[in-house]
Formats: sequence, structure tokens, C-alpha cells
Amino acid sequence: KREIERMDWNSYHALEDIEGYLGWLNASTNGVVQVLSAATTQEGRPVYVVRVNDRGATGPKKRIWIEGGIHAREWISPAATTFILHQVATNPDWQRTILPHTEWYFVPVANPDGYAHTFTGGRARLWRKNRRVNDNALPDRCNGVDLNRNWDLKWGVGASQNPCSELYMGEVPFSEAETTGLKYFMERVGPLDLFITFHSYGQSVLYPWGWTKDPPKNAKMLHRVGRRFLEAVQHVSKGQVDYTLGGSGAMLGFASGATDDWAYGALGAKHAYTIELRDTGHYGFLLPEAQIGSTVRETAAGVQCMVTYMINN
Ligand code: ING
Ligand code: ZN
Repeated sequence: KREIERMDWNSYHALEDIEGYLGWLNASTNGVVQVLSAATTQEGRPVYVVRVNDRGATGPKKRIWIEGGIHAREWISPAATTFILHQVATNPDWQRTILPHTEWYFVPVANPDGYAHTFTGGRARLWRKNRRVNDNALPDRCNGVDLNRNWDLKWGVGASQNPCSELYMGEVPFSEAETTGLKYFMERVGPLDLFITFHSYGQSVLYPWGWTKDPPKNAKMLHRVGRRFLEAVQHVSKGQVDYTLGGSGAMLGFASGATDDWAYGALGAKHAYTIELRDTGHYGFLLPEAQIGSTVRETAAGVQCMVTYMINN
């Protein structure tokens, strides 16, 4: 496998380049970073999970799962995920203050087939689902399952049964290799303190539930930790970038089968969030490359503040 030392956050990167960077981290960090595979997709690509853990540091650790790229066209999501991974794995400040108290699992690209497809250009660039062939007789848009409607918690509310829909939930819950593989991996890891899945766009921090507007039992705590993200982004962007915060069902309308609802309601993660990155709709999914750097920096600062708060409370 190719190893690429240099990753940058000034342009969007093809899957091979992201994987090359993961390979380099794996080879050069003395076992602190381990690249593992959670699944093999229909087109034969691995779904990588990157574990970061400093075995030299003993004592209690917060277990954190960061997922990116479950929707193919939301390119800023893998960029933010790899940037945070980069901080945890290489930034001396993070390594001194955060890493000894945490154990991380990163999924830079949860939907590699879809992501690779968006790099073929043209209309494919706005592809959302994975690339499952639902029915050979149907047009291309009828391929794929929305991997963020395929998790089994109140599955089928506010999702589509039509394969041609962008919100197609699949035939059964966990019908897809990506979702099943990640589910089994998460169950093996054990109780999570924090789960985050990055999407775009909308600039919002969303917490469960997606399937109802009723708040979950510890909504207050989810709100309090979510606030840390908003405050950090405001601080780093000098008041230029504002996020909203709330339950996803209440903010966006019903949707079930999402990763954060499953992580929270089925797996029992203490905190679970869907974070919709920049922007609020001007460029939408096609966020210019000139905005990648500032977006990932403010996002990393937001996550750093959430995690710091959790370590201290
Ligand atoms: N947004 C999410 C989506 O899957 C979401 C919003 C979050 C729905 C949580 C349900 C639960 O539609 C994007 N941009 O994909
Ligand atoms: Zn999305």
C-alpha cells in the first residue's frame, strides 16, 4: 500500500490520497495510530477505522468515535475528520493535553464507493448514497442506499422505500456492508463517551432524536457539551461563523436510521452528535477549497473544547 506523508487541507483529496496518508500515519507513529478495516464495500473497497491510543498513558480515558464521509458529496466531512485525526496524532499540544485522557476511533470515509464516485466528475459529483446496485434495469440514480437511513433505530420513519430516492433506507436495517461493518466494530469497541458524525451543510450541531421531536433524557447535558463547540467556532472565527444547536428531529423534521440515533439509543454513547459543517447554503455541498482550511481549523477547535470539557467534568 502507498504511503503519503504529506496531507494538506487546501484542496479536496481523492480516496487514494487519504488512504495513502493513513498508511503513513500507521507506519510512522510507533503503534499510536493503527489503521484497521471494518468492512469491504460492494465495489471491494475497505472501510477504514483509525484507532489512536497512547498505550504509555494509563488511567481513565474517554472513548471517542468520529465518523466522516458517510455521504459521498459532503467533501468537507472527510477533510474535517482527517484534520482532527492529524491533530490527535501529530500536534504536540493535543498530545500533551488531550491524548493521555482519550482513545479515538476515526472513520475518515465511511462511504468509500460513493466518495470515489463523486471524483469521476459531472453529475456524479453530487452523489449522496453508496453505490449498491439495487436493480440493473433502473437508471443510475436508482442505485445506492442512504447509509444515514440504514441504521436500526426506529428504522423507516422519514426515510424512503424507493430505491430511486436520495433517502432510500435499504431493504432491511443494516442491509449494507458499510453500516453492518461499522456497527460490529463499534459494538466491539465498547461504551463510547462521545460520538460525532460530520456532514454538510448547514452549520448546526444536532443531537438525538432524529425520529421524534421529543428531547432525549439527557438533552440538557447534550446541549451543554454541544454549546462548547459553538463557542469555540465563534471564538476561532472571530464571530464570523455561527452554528445552531438542537435536536435533529426538532430542527430538521423527522428522519430515522441515522448513525447518531443508533450510537446514542442502541449503543448507549453518552453524547452523540451530527455536525453539519459549512456553509449555510450559498455554496452548499460545493464549498470552495479556499474555505477548507478555516473550516477544519474551527471544527477541530470545537471538538477540542467538547473533549476538554468532558475530560474535566
Ligand atoms: N444531513 C443529515 C441527513 O442525513 C440528519 C441530517 C441528522 C438527519 C441526524 C437525521 C438525523 O439528512 C445531511 N446533510 O446529510
Ligand atoms: Zn450528510
